[in-house]
Amino acid sequence: MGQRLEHEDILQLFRAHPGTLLSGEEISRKLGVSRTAVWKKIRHLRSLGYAIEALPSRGYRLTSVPDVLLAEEVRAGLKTRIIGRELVFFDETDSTNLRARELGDSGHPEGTVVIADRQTAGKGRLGRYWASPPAVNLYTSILLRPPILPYDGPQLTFLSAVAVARAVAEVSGLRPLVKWPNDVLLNGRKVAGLLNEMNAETEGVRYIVLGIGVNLNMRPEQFPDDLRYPATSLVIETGREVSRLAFARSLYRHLDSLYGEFLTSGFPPVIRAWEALCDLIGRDVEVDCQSRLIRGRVEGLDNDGGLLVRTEDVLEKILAGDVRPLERTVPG
Ligand code: BT5
Repeated sequence: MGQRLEHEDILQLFRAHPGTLLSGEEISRKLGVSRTAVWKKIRHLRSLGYAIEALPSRGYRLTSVPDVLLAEEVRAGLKTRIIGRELVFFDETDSTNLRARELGDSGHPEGTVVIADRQTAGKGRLGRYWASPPAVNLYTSILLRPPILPYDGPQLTFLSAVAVARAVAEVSGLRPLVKWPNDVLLNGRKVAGLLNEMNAETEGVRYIVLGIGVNLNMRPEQFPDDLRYPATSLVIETGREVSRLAFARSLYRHLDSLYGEFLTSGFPPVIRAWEALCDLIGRDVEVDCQSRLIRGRVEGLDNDGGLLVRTEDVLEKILAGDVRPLERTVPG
């Protein structure tokens, strides 16, 4: 389980009185701890990068917060309805998806969010791994309990891709694109990975975990050597560091509004949003489906997330495969 950070109580107090000087005595009374314990908490917060002004015989004031993804920091600026109802933060864990599934199994509410500063066994799809160095990126898993049939579970993958793309656009000013089925790209390189896992029975979904890893301030030397696809990060693309906190809040806000819309209107709004971010719609592609190669023009997404490709004879629905655009013919 996530640790409840020992200094969260004092942070909450500072936040409840923004910009105000709080005397050591007042803090110790409100938290029910000794003056020495207050001083220790302040020292600990400073060691984490919080700037706390101390004015002799007047008190303490929080003047700035560090860009660490402490649950309390994320929560403080979050104005969402569902996403982030509960936040669990780990300095280190094997995989946030595993933690979120445990929380799902033990009955935690939908909207519970797990965040880790680093993962020691970050998971990709099909047993692949996700490089998760500390202090630079966002690794998060969101627990949802949508009232849908298991068959419709993959719809949430498209929803998370749209939310990630919107957050990337908002924070970087760049124009990310989505690639079917579940990649988010900047300038043709993968900037985020999505791993959504479902626990279901025939009649319905118990929960879905949306696993999201976004490369924010990761530098070229931190990428693994054996990348399957070209990869990038926001700092590589923009040349400036982004606030992990600001990104996390933006992501949860976009997820919250998309999921709210999904609950009331179903998949169609997600399809439209996803198609608007996909540059292959209307283009000629080749799809490698292992057993056969399909050539045709992409028409869009089907209701269950299949890719619709019009070949010379039929409208094919692709459920799995590798899509490549065919070279545009150069005129003349
Ligand atoms: C994915 O798999 O793209 C899904 C990644 C999901 C990661 C998140 S982090 C939070 C949550 N908790 C988890 O444990 N997982 C989720 P896939 O399409 O299979 O891509 C994996 C491949 O991408 C690897 O085989 C590498 O080649 C490459 N790769 C590994 N780390 C990368 C990184 N940080 N950025 C870009 N590519 C990476």
